[in-house]
Amino acid sequence: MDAAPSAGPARKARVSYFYDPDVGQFYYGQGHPMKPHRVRMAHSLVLHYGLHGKLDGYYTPTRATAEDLAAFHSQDYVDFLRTVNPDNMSRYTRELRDFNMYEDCPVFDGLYQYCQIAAGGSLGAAVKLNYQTSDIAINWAGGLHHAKRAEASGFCYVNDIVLAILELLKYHQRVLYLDIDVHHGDGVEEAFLTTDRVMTVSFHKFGNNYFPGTGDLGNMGHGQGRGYSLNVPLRDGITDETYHSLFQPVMAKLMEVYRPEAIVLQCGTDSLAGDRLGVFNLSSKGHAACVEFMKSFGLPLMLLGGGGYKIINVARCWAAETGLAVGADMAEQLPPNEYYDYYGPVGYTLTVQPKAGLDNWNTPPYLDILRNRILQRLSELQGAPGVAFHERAPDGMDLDDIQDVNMAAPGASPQRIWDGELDPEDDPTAAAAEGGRRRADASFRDPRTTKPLSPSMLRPPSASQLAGGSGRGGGGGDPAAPAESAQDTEGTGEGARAGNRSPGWPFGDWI
Ligand code: V1D
Ligand code: CA
Repeated sequence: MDAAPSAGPARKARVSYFYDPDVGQFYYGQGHPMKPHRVRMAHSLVLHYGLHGKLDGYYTPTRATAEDLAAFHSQDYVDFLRTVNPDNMSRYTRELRDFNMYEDCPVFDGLYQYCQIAAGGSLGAAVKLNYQTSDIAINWAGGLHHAKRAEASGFCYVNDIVLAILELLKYHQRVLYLDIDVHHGDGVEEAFLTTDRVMTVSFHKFGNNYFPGTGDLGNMGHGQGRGYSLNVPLRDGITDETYHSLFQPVMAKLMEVYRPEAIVLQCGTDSLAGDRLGVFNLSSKGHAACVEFMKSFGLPLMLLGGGGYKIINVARCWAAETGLAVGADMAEQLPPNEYYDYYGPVGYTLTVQPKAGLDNWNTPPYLDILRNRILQRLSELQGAPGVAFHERAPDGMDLDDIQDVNMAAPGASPQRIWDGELDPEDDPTAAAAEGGRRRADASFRDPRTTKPLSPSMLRPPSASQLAGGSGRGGGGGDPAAPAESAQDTEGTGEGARAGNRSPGWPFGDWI
């Protein structure tokens, strides 16, 4: 699948990568399709393909604080996430119902730490892009697009994407959010529904009550944000070719008219063929072509995870997309890795292939109508909105708080291969260097937000972390033509807000 390149930079992108070695240990429970272990599997492929050597920085994220989370989420909800656990949850029947924390979103051991890791990685990624010390920043543990201000939804508890975009808005006038998960990116769309400073675009399955049930073509934003939410409702069985017959013209036009200054791309892999919950028929090359296309614009780019329920496919796809970000050639044969045996059914290969003989309900007439309506709508957008910059909000996280992990090649004896430092506790000679580097970065520090460094972030991964760590668990259409929905073609529907300074606007005055 070819991505039509745009005017992109010739030089190699500086890529930073956020990974917390604990993420694979969290376990949603027996029978639940969401398995954080898949992030550890992707990371293992990243290491064993040697991609870490091509990264500009590899970081253990600073875990987001309650205050960080409250930039979007309600204080009550954050307090509850911090308090509830499997042992005390029986005392909180009402809150569990109010915050939607059952079935899809169960309470499990370490839930709050899991939220902190997901959000911390995406906030760190935003800070790296804001300071222009990375061109691309990756957090495969993020991309939790369904979480609402005071409600868990669709396996997502905190919306790391909204938090990261709020951070990007401190330095960028316009941010594009693009979602290629098979499910509608409803939480992010809802958060920015009334602003033109964020354009949200979601390509997803829509129809037959498919979760979350929102995201029809007619949903296009409200008030000041009218026209700045774009939904591409797709039917079952879409292939690489048909997907890109929409994706590339739509995104090229959108980039031309909206002219974002930064891009956040949610790379949910449940849009791949063979997913346990998804209904599309994309290959991993078709999925990665979306990443390649967006990378070709040469703008600050954040790559986030999301859904994906066939875990070997998730790992193969995100590893390949990490390789694409750093510009690596990757052998089709998977390298030996801790989870090598899992890949037997697919012949130990990197590419996720489409399924033969699957019906594609996205017929040519359907796609033509959809493309024409969207292109027409984009051509009517009022150009790129600008804002008069007033005082900049304090940074959510200091650049100093983002520490390079000193990482040896898997299986090799430890060596200094990063431009970051060893833990001064482990290597006394590094302490002097630490002081020198920190001074250089000190010009970025905002005294209002200086946070102490977490000692755990300075430590290189242990041998067991390199080997995959120990865990508490893991492993484990209707082709009708699209219709504008009456409910949403006017900016006066339920939930409509006059503008982003209205009482319903949760973000204060900063954006
Ligand atoms: F099959 C299951 C087994 C156990 C628990 C949940 C599920 C399950 C499958 N599909 N839950 C769903 C979807 N929920 C419903 C509910 C029925 N109620 C009325 C709602 O259909 C939720 C699917 C969530 C998809 C999440 C995501 O892939 O988009 C994602 N992206 O980033 C993180 C997650
Ligand atoms: Ca999904």
